[in-house]
Order: sequence, then structure tokens, then C-alpha cells
Amino acid sequence: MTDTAEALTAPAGPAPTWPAEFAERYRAAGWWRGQTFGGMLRERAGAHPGRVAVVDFGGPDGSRRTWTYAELDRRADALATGLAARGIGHGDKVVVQLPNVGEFLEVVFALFRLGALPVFALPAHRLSEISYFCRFTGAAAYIVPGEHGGYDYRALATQVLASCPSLRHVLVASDDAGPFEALSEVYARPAPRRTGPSASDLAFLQLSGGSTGVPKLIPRTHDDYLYSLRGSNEICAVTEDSVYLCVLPAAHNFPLSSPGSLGTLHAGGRVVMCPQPSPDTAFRIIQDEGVTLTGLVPPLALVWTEAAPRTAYDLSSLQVLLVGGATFSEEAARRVAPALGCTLQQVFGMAEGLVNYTRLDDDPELRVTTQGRPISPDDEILVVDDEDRPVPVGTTGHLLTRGPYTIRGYWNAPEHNERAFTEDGFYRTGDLVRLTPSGHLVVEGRAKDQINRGGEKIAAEEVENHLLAHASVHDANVVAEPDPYLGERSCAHVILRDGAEPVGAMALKSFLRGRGLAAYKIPDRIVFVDAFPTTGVGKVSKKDLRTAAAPSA
Ligand code: OOB
Repeated sequence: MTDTAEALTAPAGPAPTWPAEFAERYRAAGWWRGQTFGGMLRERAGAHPGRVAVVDFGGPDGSRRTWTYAELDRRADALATGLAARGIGHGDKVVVQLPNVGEFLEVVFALFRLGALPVFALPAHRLSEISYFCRFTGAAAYIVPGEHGGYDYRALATQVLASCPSLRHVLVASDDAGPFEALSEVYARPAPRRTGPSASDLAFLQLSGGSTGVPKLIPRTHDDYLYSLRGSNEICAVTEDSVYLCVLPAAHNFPLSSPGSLGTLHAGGRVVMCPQPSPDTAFRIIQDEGVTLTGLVPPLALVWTEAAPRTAYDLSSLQVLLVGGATFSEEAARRVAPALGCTLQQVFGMAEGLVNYTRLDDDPELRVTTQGRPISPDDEILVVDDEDRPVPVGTTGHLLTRGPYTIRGYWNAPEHNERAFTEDGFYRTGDLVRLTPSGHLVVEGRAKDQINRGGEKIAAEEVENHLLAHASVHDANVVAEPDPYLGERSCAHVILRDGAEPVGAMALKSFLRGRGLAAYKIPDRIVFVDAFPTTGVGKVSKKDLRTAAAPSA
């Protein structure tokens, strides 16, 4: 048995890890340095106690609040102590569903210090997703805002609690915690802790965009994630003078680590939490806070590019705009720098690991026509055909990757891991790419059964399963169709059951909402058909369905 095969079946825990020879190599190269997130914050707080680490607009009536490094460090400790007093400790899972507020970082660092694992949910997730995360991870606690974006998370928590026996605590980041405990009650006088996690331990579980019936969880370690932050900071020139505006949902891998809020804190810079992404709000904050960099998905980058030339706000502090998460057209990419007066940096990353950036000193053409190259010299990139044979440079193929911050397997998913990873540990990204002679990657498409709705990933199978639960639905297939703003939107093709109660598109959509599915996963369009197109061997041809879904005009 090879090292890799051993690693994939290792009984050490539910997460396959790097074989020893790779771990040794990554340590020897200096990528893994034995640092933990808790240690990192302590170090920064020691070096710059009085510098402002975090700014948000989560005070009464959206008022501004700030945290110095010393305050963030102390409050994370105080929260860790209070959580420990409630029995939350090393290895416990805590589903964190917080919007862009300072408490998000306090909670995350408190859990890091305890060695408890945040499970990063998005504010858009609803009962279906959250109860799955809680049940699948056996979560001990669930942390929510009170109300956010007009939605009451306390009501959601009541439903989640009823279906998740492992949940011992629901904590609400609001003065009005309803039937639950307010997070603000948990902070306690910091007590010395005898043990903490080690750098090779898991730090958190991140969510995969996925292409399967249920979302997959991505186990990331302190060592590997901290390396991706240091690498990102170097490539994006993040220093203690940087001011990062966190516009996208804070828990997503892109705004978390590319270089994101955690990268910025690692550099000793300042993180500004943006309450909402509209140019009106964000441009004012860029001006008032002297924001130097931020990251956006393509649809938002388009909106900002259009709004910038007409704005009265001064955007001159903005040096770098990162754009990634979904395909950004070359034409749109060309418009960014002139409109916003900053450098465009494309980023093609994935929560499973690999992140590619165009470099600030790349040839300007490469910056608009490619999605960058990997962070690490130890990121291994293979572009292969359908039989896993390497294709020549310049030819489109499947992207496989392996490296010092790319996982070797999803958490507790041995069967799926057999398909999603090669025998020697390469992750099958499901992306179709082409390598340029300069070593840059161009994303040409996708082989995975997923819809990328402006950066929000939808696993077709997950939505299909929900549709199939309707008594009148005989079969369903969900595919992407082009959308001028989002890039892609979702279209469900549905065959109704013979003789069943007729049901319309509106009713099916509200059925899906009623099942507690996040709004972005509800199909944008539902079409009723008598049969699906099939391939030569009789399988449903999603390729033909996609063409069928394309608007005829
Ligand atoms: C980021 O992470 P995820 O995990 O939500 O999604 C990863 C997938 C990739 O496999 C690819 O299909 C797509 O999103 N993607 C892009 C892209 N960046 C990501 N497709 C085309 N062009 C791009 N520039 O989306 C993510 C994680 C870290 C940094 C940035 C994005």
C-alpha cells in the first residue's frame, strides 16, 4: 500500500490528511511553520496592541465600532473562556452563521483558541442546509445574528434545534436573543488555558460549492491555511498599512483568505466589515476608511465599474480590486482599472485549497486575459484529458491539483473522496482550464454538475433531489443558462407525473422555499417537458438540456 492510499483510508479521523513525506517536505520548505491562528492573533496583539484591527457598522442604527488588536485578542479570549464554561472544547463543531460584523472574527478566533471547529455557513442558508450541517457534524452549538437582511435567524434556530439532537447551545449576536442566550452574555474573564490546538490540527470546516446531493465539508488545518494567507499577502502586497474591505459574505473562502480578513489580520492591517455591497454604501466606506483593497465576484465588479465614474465619493485610496469566484469576461476585466483607478487582480480559487492570482507586476494583457497562477511553487497543476492523460500546454483539459494547502479529502466522505481525488492525492477540481506558456491558467469551463450563479455555487443534484420530493414531479434536471448579469442562472427541467395534480412553476418554487432551501438555489426558471434529451447510451444529456435552456432570441 502506498503512503497516499494509507492516508486516504487512515483511521486517524474522518479527514484524510497529507502523507508524511509530503508533510515533511512542506515543513522543510517553510510553508508550514507550526503556527496556530490563536498564536497569530496573540503575536499581532503583542506587536501592535493599539492599532485598529477591525471596523464594522454593527452598532446601534448601523453606527461604527472598532476593535484594536489588543481588544480583539482579549475579547476572543473572553469568549473562549465563556464557551469553555458551556462545555465547548477541542474538536467540537460550531456552526457559525454570522453576517459581516466584528463578532464574526471574535467568534472565529475564540473557537480557534479552543480548538473547536467553526463550520462556516452563509447568511443565505436556511433550514435545509443548516440542519444538515448540524446533524452531519454533530454540532454542539449554532451561532446566529438576531435579524439580518429582514430575516429572523432566531426563528430559524428554533426549527434547527428541533431537528438536531446534538445541539446544546444556540447563541445569538443580538441584544434580543429571543428564547436563546445572547452571545454578549458568554464573554467571561479570560482564564489561562492549559492546552490549545496544534498547528497540524484542523482549524475549521469550510463548505464546498459542491456538485453532489448534499454539501461536502472541507477540513483545513492551521498550518495549511496560514500558509495560504502568507502567500496571498505577499502576492497581493498586503501589509500593516493595508485596509481590506470585506464585501462578500465574511465566511466564504475568498473574503476570508484571498487575502481577505484573515490575511489582513495576519499582516497587521485593518479589516473593514461592509454591511452591504451596493456602490452607495461601499464607496462611502472606501472614502471614509481609506480602503486599499477589496475582493468582489464578477457581477458586483460590473456594478461597481459602472457606478464608479459617476460617484461623488473619493475612491483614490483603492489600490487593488480582486475579482474571482466565477468567470469574469475579458471585456469587463479591461474596464475595471480605468473606471476604478486601481489594479485588477484576478483570482481563481476554491475552498478545497488551490488559489491562483494574476500578479501585480504581470504583463497588463495577462492580467485581463488569464485567471492567474498558483500561490506556491509546490502547487502541482495537471491539465488532463478524460482519461487523466496530460494534454499539451495551450490545450483545454481537466484541472487536477495537489499541494501544501489543498486538502487530500473531504471530511467524512470516503466514497465521494474516491471519485474527487486521484489515487496519488490530486484533487479533481471539475474545472476545465488551459495553461498559457507563461504558466497562467485560463478557466475555459466546468465539467462538474454545478451552476455558478455569479459566484454562488449550486449543486444541481441537491436541487433535483428537493424537486423530486414533490408528489407531482416524476423527474427533474437542473442546468445553467446564460444570464447577462450573473453569468449563469439556474433552470430546472421538470417532467410531471402522469395523472398527478398539476403544479405550476410558482408553486414548485414555493415548495422548495418551504423545504428550507437557500434562496439562491431556487431555480430562476422552471420549464415543464415531456422527456429529457439523452446521450447515445441513454443517459440524460445535460449538455443538450443546457442548449435547450438557452433563450431562443
Ligand atoms: C471560490 O471558491 P468556491 O469554493 O466557492 O468555488 C470554487 C469554484 C472553482 O472550482 C471554479 O469552478 C469557480 O469556483 N471559480 C472560478 C473563478 N474562481 C472560482 N471560475 C472562473 N473564474 C474564476 N476566477 O470561488 C474562491 C475561493 C477563493 C478565492 C476566490 C474564489
